[in-house]
Amino acid sequence: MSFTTISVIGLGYIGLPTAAAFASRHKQVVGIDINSHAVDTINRGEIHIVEPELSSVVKAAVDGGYLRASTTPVTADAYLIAVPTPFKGEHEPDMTYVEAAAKSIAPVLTRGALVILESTSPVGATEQMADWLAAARPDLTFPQQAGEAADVNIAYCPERVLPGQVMVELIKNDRVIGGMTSVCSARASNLYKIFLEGECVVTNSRTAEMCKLTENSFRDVNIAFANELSLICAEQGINVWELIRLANRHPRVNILQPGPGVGGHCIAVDPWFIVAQNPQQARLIRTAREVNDYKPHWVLNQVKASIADCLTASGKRASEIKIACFGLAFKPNIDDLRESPAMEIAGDIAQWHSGQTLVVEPNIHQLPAALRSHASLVTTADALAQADVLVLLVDHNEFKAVESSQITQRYIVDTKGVWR
Ligand code: SAJ
Repeated sequence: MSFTTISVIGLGYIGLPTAAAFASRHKQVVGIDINSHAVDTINRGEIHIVEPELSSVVKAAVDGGYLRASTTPVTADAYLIAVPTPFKGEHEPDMTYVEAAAKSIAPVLTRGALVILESTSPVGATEQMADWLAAARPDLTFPQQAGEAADVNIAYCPERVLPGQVMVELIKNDRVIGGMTSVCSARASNLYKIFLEGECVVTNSRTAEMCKLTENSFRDVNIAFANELSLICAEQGINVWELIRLANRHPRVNILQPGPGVGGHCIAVDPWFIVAQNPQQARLIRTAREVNDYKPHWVLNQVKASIADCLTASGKRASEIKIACFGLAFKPNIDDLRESPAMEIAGDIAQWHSGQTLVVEPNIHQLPAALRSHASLVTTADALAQADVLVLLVDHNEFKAVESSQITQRYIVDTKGVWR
């Protein structure tokens, strides 16, 4: 059966671009979100998140009558669930939003529907979702009951797009398709082929769930290796950036870059889903998380040591020392400050330091509330002219463009090796 109407539940960083991609292929798309501000914004043809090229695609889709948003679920041929899956308590996955989304579409499901879970989820989540749907709709059959003959098909198909490049990667990246049956996989592949230029690679739902967690854990473990090297090199008086550059000249070595820690809503979260389900086995993955989570504390100690040196050398009082933090975002050249180690470090410095804390973040116009009363937002030039201690937290292009002749300070903590 072909797909004429598609409903996307959750209109965030993944759901809205996905809804817009289907609408741009002239499918009738209804996006559902509990946030009425997001719904109203989208219905005006505008967007409530920052992502390059998204606004023009959404505007064209809404103006053309292919995309609309609502807070109330509607009947569709296919449903994609793209709601957040944060962690709770001791880093266990919090499936509350997936459960609420599944229960919200259950009443409008009809025979022949396809339901896809896209949210990053622990292994077994798709089967759990199928059980929630089956419990709510005893009049329909589901894959766990009727196999290939089920009235409703269900699959897990994780997103894997990089924030900042979503509109390109959504179309170009290969897609892992984890159907609960082969019919479910075939139908899910057909759905994504509406806009996908990459390949659909078919597996079962549990492997697809684990695949998403594996991709982000792989990156986390590799970043942890780089971050651990940065600690070792600081002890040994070795420049870690030079070390990594040299080691990477080996044909089978490709070390990632150390930094102030790992931020964002994916890499710092998803590995915990594996650890929560496999505490005995997932020792390396847990340790990588701990290494990366420790890094901001280590950076703060480096800053304190630098200030101590500056105090001794200058004879100034601590309250007379100005510290400049360069960057707040969770990675370069974006304005996203959520779960950012740079924000954590700048916040800790501003709270702890009795003198002035200057912050440079070229991608924002106002400091977030948490920093506003303790720090001031200044330009790169002003920070370089005024500060005694420089703390580079994000390798934004603007900071990379600073000439060494512009830096006169002796006390520099450079977490990205930009001003080495
Ligand atoms: N980072 C380093 N050193 C590096 C690379 C990154 O410290 O060498 C840091 C960044 O500064 C940032 C964090 O890691 O704080 C994460 O950044 P990222 O660019 O590695 O990844 P995200 O979180 O923007 O997106 C990831 C991607 N996953 C992988 O590359 C395996 C993306 O493809 C996923 O779709 C996304 O997570 C997600 O939604 O799961």
